Amino acid sequence: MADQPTTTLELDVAIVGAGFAGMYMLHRMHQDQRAARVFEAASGVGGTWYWNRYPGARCDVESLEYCYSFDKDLEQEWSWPERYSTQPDIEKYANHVADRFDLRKDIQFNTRVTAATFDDASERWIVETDQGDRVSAQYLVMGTGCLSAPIYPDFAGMESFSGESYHTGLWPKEEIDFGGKRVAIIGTGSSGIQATPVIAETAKSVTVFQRTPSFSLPSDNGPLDPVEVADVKAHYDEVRAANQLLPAALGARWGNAREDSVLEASVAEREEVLEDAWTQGGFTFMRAYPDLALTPEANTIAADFVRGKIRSTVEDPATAALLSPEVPIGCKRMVMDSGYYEAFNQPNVSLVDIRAAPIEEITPDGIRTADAQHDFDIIVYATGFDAMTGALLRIDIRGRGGETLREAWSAGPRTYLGLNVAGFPNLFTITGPGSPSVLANMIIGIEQHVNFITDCMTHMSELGRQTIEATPEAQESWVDHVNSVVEGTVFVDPRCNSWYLGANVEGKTRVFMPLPGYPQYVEKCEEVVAKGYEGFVLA
Ligand code: N01
Repeated sequence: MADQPTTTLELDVAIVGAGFAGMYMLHRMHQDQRAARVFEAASGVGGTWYWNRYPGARCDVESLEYCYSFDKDLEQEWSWPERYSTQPDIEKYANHVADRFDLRKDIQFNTRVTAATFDDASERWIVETDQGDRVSAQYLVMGTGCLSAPIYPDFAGMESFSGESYHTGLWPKEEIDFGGKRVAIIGTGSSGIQATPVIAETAKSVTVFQRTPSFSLPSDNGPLDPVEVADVKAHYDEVRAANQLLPAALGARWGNAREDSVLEASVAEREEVLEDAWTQGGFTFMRAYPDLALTPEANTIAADFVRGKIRSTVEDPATAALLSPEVPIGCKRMVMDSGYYEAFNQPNVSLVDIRAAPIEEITPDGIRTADAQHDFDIIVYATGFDAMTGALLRIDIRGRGGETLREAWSAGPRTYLGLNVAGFPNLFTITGPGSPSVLANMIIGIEQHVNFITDCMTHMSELGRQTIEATPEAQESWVDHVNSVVEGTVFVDPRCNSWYLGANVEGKTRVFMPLPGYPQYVEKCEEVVAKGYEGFVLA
């Protein structure tokens, strides 16, 4: 014990992460005059939008909706240049928010939280960092993000590669020059698909290593129309309120095209409707008919339509066939791209099917698959994240009696409302597993969680209570609820190894982690509060 740093800082609230969750949490703490500090591993704000600065990184939620709603002046004064924002534009916005609300004074950058232990005697969290801090706080709020723990594959020989290697989720700040280089991209989720056409603009060659194809929808991105912007800004409250009623808390402006089943439409009629939705761009395609995401028959019609688009876009039929997923559309996270399929018509872009001939090792010169050696100057790992739980479990979190979060979640994450874990008093997880999180507009979900947590702290202060904690019963019934909501949906189709299920990480328990249905979730939270924080023990 003698070599442990002494506690140097006493806080009301320790916040981990200076992304959109941590920043808004800090702002609310400032408003409520609670002593709060954010610990952030990066040198700047933005969280996921700080780290994912790979070429082509762009949000798949529209800019006018992927922004905070809590401050009406901020909403009015900020201008987004494009319908879907690039990483640099979102990072710029995050920096603007940090300055405008004077957040930096309480953000400790370049500091990674390594451990957090609930001290049973003092009933406070002891937070430790890689900079030697030892902080005591009444509350610990995790704004660590859902897709922020990057994973590398474990190919033999990775260290031996003599060229440059990068992970999309840990992209360096300095410009990478792809000019005239032979580039490998491993992975065909959102990151690999977004990066491919942009890197191919300057690279000598881009070789995409695909194990599983994704469904990608065109974004129809472009400059925002000032008339549309003015209209949204004139009616922002109504736009936001209408979004709150939709399952993903976004896209109300585009409406639900129809209410009838795709199965009732004639072939010609449904082709026309799907074509319209496809041309509109983005995920609204899946709302063209209400049942596309619901029944297998309807889903197959949507999937066939997209496969047809891939065939008509990609000139080489063999490449088109390889790029066409066979699974239901939407069971894995769909991608939104700008020119991905088109890129395969360029002479410098090619596809390698590593399902047929897996990668055997990384060599000093490149990548050796079961049937060939491919030489490269740069390897881009677009291999994804240990989603939802990874960032939390990479910190040694210990609750009552020293129980680790890793132990508590050994059979998959268990939370109450995605906000708290039984046995971990005063720990809050913003957009944690068991909440809508990645299945809804993240920024709106973040605001709802932060508001819940802040109101809860106020309630605790008013009652003079020190700790709040979910009961094991409430947690179990919440876990059952989340499982029952997804039962029988495409999300849990056994053919789809999605990161929603943790199926992309070897050894991770296969459990569906987010919760579909934002409005029902909000209703439940409101009910919990109305019933005096039902399911929690306040002591
Ligand atoms: O990661 P992914 P991502 N050998 O997990 C492959 C959000 N996001 O970074 O499917 C070979 O989707 C893996 O193959 P397979 C968005 O929510 C949003 O692209 O496991 N291949 C897969 O193809 C997204 O869903 C935006 O067979 C290996 C790929 O790597 C989430 O982040 C932009 C492999 C990983 O795809 C994650 O996206 C970017 C191996 N050993 C990200 N290991 C937008 O807002 C993995 N792969 C638009």
